[in-house]
Amino acid sequence: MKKKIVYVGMSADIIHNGHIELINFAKKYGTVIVGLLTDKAISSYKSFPLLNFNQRLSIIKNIKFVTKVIPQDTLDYSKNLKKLKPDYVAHGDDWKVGIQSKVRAKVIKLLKKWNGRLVEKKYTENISSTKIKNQLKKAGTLPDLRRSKLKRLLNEKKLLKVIECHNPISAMIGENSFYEKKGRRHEFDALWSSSLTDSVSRGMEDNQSVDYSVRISGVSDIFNVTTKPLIFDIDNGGKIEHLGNTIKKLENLGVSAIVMEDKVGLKRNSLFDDQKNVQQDTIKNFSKKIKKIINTRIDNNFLVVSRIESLILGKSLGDALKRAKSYCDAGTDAVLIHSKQKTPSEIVQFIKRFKKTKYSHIPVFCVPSSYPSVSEKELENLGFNVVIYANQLLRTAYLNMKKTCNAILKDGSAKKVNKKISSIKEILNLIS
Ligand code: SPV
Ligand code: MG
Repeated sequence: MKKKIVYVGMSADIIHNGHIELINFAKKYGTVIVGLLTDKAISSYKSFPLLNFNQRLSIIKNIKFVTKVIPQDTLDYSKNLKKLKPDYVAHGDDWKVGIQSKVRAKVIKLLKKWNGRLVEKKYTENISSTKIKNQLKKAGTLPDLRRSKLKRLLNEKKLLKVIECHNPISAMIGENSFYEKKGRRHEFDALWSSSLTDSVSRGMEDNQSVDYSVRISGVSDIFNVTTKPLIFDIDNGGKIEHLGNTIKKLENLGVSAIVMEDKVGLKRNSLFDDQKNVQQDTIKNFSKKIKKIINTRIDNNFLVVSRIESLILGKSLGDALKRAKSYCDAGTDAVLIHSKQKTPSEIVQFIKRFKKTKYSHIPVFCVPSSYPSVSEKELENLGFNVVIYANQLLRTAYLNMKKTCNAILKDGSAKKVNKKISSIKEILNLIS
């Protein structure tokens, strides 16, 4: 008689005894076929996997009693189940509640069509990949792993969300915040080290007077308490002769990308209305800088993002596009189109035209500081790959610290404001 088929869907990012027990349980019902969730499928509902699909595949296919492994490219099982028509689907009983309960109901309904059955194993207590991941998070990560993660994310996700941080605590908040909606987990994919907020949080103007060594030391502190990739705002990169050394330091730390802007002379923040004395670099010179970075970086996963300032400086869309194309020819890994208009119309026009060029595969970043009403959905539909929320955490901290100071001064006590601020317990627990 033909052996029965048992289908087991899993992420298998961090293999533990719970996985082995599930496979042993499944094998009692027949031949085990594992549907291994792709990176895309996993990131559609929970954090991005530590190991990529091929790494996970090579582990799972070598586990005893696993006869075959096929990719499952959505959280939904339907496609693979319709193809295989397994006699059983085996799963831990933990999915009866929460995010996956709808997926479970659909599996049961579909299996009925060919008299298949869902068999559930009592969930292995006290162990889960999420628990192990949280412990690993506490232990930190390694520079190589962190550095390469941004490129992986760019390949697997449509729009990456990046949040500004200006010190370790803001980075911890950015890293650990999440929001669950309709079974999907929303979290930031990466951190942004902003020249503006790094400067302002030190009481300095954003004009490169806070030098790279100070800013890089700040990134090192941030890396001690986080694991997500970080994109470093390198302003214009400084002197080309010094660029190699700066890149080396950033790469060694585990920074994933730099955003370099095509301006020269004394730096002025792009969001100032008055850009009178600010000059844009020549295409030739800026391209040389791009090439210098590409030729000196050790790891191709360390990305160069070329930031085009044409629209900031009142130049035409044509100029922005010409520069984008030239920077792509020079080998940039991505472009960032900046604008300080109140609406996204300029960047919308830019991307529509850029997508018609032969460089349409090159990722495009944007920074919606002056046009915050644009939604992630709109940006994603237009084809943007990365949205950087470049200063929101410093702005929040500033406003709330001011409010608290005013309240204490006004009330002559901290009694009233005490209810509006974090409890001491919360702060103590954050660090312990
Ligand atoms: C920064 O955050 O420092 C940036 C973005 O470079 S902007 O402030 O818009 O220039
Ligand atoms: Mg900046």
